[in-house]
Amino acid sequence: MTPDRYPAPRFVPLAFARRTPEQSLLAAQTFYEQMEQRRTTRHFSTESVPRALIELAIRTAGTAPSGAHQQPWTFVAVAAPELKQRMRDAAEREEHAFYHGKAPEEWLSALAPLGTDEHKTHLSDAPWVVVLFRQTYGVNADGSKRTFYYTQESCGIAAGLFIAAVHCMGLVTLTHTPSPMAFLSELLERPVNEKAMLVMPVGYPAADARVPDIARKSLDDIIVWK
Ligand code: IYR
Repeated sequence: MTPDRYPAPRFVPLAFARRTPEQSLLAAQTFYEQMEQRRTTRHFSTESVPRALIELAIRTAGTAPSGAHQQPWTFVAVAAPELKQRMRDAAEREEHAFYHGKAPEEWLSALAPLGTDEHKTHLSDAPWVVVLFRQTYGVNADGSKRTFYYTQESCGIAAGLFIAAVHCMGLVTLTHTPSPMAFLSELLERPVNEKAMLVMPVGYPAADARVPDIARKSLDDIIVWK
């Protein structure tokens, strides 16, 4: 008999608490109503937030499913004021170039309703700035490379869970995508297999925080039943 090529997968029983249809509906409605209240604001308070909350948001993000269960994410949680300021300075340099020359007219027009610009006060105001790095490949103990699969999808799902966790704990976050982001690898001293994907300041909203007057698509606009 030829030996198996791979070790047999190991399975354990699924821990599953069956709910009644009524319980499911109530849970679904409650969660939806909570998430429906989520807004992205650019105006953060400087009030501090306990590290334990950031830890829980990252733990929650880390529950995301991922390609081949490779969990290709690293969350860098920055609280050091000097480092946040350096991130802000670098992001503002990149964004100034974007808003004043690099961005095509069509892009600027798409962003106009959101009122975004090159000023990134959230990067220094928010008590925490969490940067999600996507591991584009893995590194074995001997330094050789290991292919990682569906890293964009996996990190996207993890980011969604992070955002939901932050919202449910009564804090706000903003998914900021400075472009290009290479400066983050340098400032945060990340290895070359990691690429910065999202910058997420986390904190309380400023007392006078505002949000754009925009609406979500209707259900009919986002569902097709077959
Ligand atoms: N990276 C820029 C521009 C920007 C792009 C998109 I698409 C947004 O939804 C928002 C901003 C910035 O962060 O300002």
